[in-house]
Amino acid sequence: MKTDNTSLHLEKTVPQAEDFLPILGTDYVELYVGNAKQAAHYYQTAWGFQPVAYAGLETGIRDRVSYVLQQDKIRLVLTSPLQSGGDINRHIDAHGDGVKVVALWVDDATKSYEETTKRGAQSYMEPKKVEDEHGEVVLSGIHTYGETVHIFVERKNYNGVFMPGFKPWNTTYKPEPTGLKYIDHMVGNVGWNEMNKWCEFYAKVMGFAQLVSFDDKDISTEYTALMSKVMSNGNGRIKFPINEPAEGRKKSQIEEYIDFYNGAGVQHIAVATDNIIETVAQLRDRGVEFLHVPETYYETVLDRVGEIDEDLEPLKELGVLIDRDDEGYLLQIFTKPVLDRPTMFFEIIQRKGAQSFGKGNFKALFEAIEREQESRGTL
Ligand code: TYF
Ligand code: FE
Repeated sequence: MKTDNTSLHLEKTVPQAEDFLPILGTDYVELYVGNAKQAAHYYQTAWGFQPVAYAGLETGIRDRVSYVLQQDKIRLVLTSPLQSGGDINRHIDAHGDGVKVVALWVDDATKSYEETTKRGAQSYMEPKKVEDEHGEVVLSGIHTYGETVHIFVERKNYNGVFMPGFKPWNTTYKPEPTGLKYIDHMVGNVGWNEMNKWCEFYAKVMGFAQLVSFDDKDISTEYTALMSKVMSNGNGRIKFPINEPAEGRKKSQIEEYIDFYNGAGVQHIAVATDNIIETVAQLRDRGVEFLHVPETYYETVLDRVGEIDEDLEPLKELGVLIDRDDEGYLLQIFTKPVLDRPTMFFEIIQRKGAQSFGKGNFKALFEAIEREQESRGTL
């Protein structure tokens, strides 16, 4: 270690803060759903997720069933209760189907738990080792907004299909993948005036930093408003925007979510593709419904974003939105809610250099969401 004054001075003024919560990536996302068997069929058939693992009666579990599906780096777990009563039923009763767990892949689940709980995180699961003949996994967990939790997953030497307790899910039904690669970001909706509290949670408890902030001026339409800040972990692999409703002339889409979800929760999961035209064409053919963008959007979009590699025609035909920042551009599209309650939806995103979130599309997007709200009588 250098001991001259220069480096000492530098160390003081630019603290080389060590990342106390190094995260390798998203390990899995678990939804609590009313009927996991049918939800699994939907994610296989419509979205092209591949069957991976199963736990339930056949594996000696009596009270719940879980299906694990995967597409490239994206792993979904769908869990339903097999009995009445209990936490999963209560969660479904309160929220409908929705995300319970955003699991984060770490090198050390015990240290992740200690570092976050000592900074104020509320414990969900104390570190525990689970093992089978394929190795061991260490799990721990903390609460975040609403009833959502983060589980830290340490899988140093595990070579089973998913985790101890699961067996391979053997089926010949394997619709083709649709080109989804990884989770780009996952967005949380929180209640009135709660955005800063949860951004501080990610900053203080999890060591995240704020990437961007949008206020109601940036993103209000004629009617509705919201505010948003994007929090990101040390290596940038995890991005969690947090939205709160803002006062507008009509009901904010965030408020509609909070009403139907009965509180804070995951609003959208943005999944990346490297060919948005092929991916969205596939998804649409398989019955996934997307928000409609008026044709007029495409009359002026190239004036705003400049030249792009893709032909405009297929983007227009599919309703893909385009935005540019100083690093490049991005293509994105949003599904309608994928549940009966107007709660969770997906975003498909293809980044071509841009690391932002599509601010230039907010107005067109929010107007499209308002038309949906209108049709639901919730605007
Ligand atoms: O994640 C984002 O920030 C973008 C834009 O209710 C966005 O996808 C923001 C708020 C919202 C829907 C999309
Ligand atoms: Fe997004």
